[in-house]
Amino acid sequence: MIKQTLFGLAVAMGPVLAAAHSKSEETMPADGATVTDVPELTMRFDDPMRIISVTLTSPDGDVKIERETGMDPTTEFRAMPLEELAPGSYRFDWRGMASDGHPMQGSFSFTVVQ
Ligand SMILES: [Cu+2]
Repeated sequence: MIKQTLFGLAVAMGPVLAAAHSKSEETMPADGATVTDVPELTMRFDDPMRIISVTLTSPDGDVKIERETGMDPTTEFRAMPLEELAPGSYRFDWRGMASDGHPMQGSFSFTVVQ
């Protein structure tokens, strides 16, 4: 799910300009997926995105993750959970800056089973 700024929305709906935002096209795990193992969390974007912050939340609270991708804009962001994820539901939230300078944010959720 991508939330746009009001300004971005207005631009995207304008008659001349196509939407210039990067979009998260694909995540791993996929949004809504049920998985047994999460070695890595990845997001692909159609245009380089500077990822400013990420959080992984379980019903018990925040889960420690380590980003493998630096602060440079990237079309493929990667992070790693620092411990094996217990069964349960998780939500990954991110905030970033699109290449057109608009602040962006999004999230995806998945469930870990044994
Ligand atoms: Cu934009």
